[in-house]
Amino acid sequence: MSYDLVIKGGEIATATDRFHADVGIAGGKIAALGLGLEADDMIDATSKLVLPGGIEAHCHIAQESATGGMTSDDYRTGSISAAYGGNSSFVPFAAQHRGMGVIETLDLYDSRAQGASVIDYSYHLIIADPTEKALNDELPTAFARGITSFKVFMTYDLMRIDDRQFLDILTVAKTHGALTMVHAENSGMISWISDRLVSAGHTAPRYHAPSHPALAEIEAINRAISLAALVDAPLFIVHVSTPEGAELIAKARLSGAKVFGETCSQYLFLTRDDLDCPGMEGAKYMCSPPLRDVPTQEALWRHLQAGTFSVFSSDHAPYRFDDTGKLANGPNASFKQIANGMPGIGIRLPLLFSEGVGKGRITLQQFVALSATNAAQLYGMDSKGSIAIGMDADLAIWDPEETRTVTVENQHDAMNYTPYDGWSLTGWPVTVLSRGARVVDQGTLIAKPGAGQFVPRRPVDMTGHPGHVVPELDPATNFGAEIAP
Ligand code: DUC
Ligand code: ZN
Ligand code: ZN
Repeated sequence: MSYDLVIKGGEIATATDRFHADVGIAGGKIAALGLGLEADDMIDATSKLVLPGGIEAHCHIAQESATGGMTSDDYRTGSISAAYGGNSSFVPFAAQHRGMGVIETLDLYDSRAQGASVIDYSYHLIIADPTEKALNDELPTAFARGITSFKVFMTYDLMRIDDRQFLDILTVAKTHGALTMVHAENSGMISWISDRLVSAGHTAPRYHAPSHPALAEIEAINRAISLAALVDAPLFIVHVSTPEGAELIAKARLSGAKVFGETCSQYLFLTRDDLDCPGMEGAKYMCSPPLRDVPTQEALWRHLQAGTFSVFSSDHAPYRFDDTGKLANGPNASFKQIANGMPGIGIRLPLLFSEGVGKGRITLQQFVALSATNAAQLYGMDSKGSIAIGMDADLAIWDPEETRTVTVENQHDAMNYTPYDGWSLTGWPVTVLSRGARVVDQGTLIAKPGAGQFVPRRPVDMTGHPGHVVPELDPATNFGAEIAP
């Protein structure tokens, strides 16, 4: 058999195994794993790791917030930063705002991504306006286009849906095999504390942390899990930042519920002390849910180790530290007027590798599962996320010994800061392939914008998550009423 490319002499890792083999690539697919493979085009991977390319499953790219602010990264710069950080595909959000149609939203994001991305992509659809038309006509159409995950917000005045709308979306998603994702924070708690803080003159960025109490997340995760349980629907809780929230997810999973969770870099590596900077500097560290404390970091690591979280993401939400982003409402804006989010798409995997694998907190196989395999399986990207014959040749070759200092420049995004500036990390991706083609090679960008393709995703697979029909919705125990499918 002849190959277009052979990766020679590396140590391969998947979510289950580590072994030494060459990888033969033909037609963009992994065609062989073996010893002594040859081709005209070869990459020497001696003393390197050959891993599935990362899948960044939570990032905000070319996305307007409900108040109009635009992320600094578009599909070109966001995908380039992702690739330098070891990713070969990503799933940003396509955000419907009130008054917009769902299909109009998807068409808009198609126009932003096509011809721009250097890696493969899909979108999670954000639903802020669940009209009858959206629920009955447009969500099924989105689903048929291969968009099989829908995100909702329980907070933010211009985005949030109420419990009844949440139940409608969960039910439609379940009917079509889609996964509902949720930003779970209690809106009333946040606005009540925020207004009191601002009235008392506590407007600096540091007050963002007390304005989003841990209880707001805990209450909302509990409610979201209860709403999903009522209709026996799958649910994915994004950016979990509290141990208690993680415990609710673990308990629900143990009961057989179709509940999944994610945590993000900033909750493992930063704390609310980072927000406590002079002037507006703390705005660089504002995200929602907010940064917590060191005991929380330790508890979240334990949940990663124990398997509570299926996915580890960056929640890259890039707003520059200037008047296009964090300072858009002026240098004296209150924390309520500052865009939420921080960059991290290029540093998610080096952080998890260096501080997770390198420091013995997780195995290399867990790293692969959390960075690629679980996202591929949960979000229905069947040909990605592992190294096996027939899969897309989406690969990242890592030097596990290389130590680099993090700088804004080596993030390759459109940002003017990184929260991790000056950090020294060991273990970096050196070459990333997408469907067998070099995207980044030894620090040089090879792929052209537009090389990345849209990935239609399959329905969510709930095998192994039996769920439970509550008696009130079961015709056998509710006097024969058919309330929900
Ligand atoms: N939620 C996100 O998922 N990202 C940025 C800010 C937010 O509220
Ligand atoms: Zn969110
Ligand atoms: Zn996000």
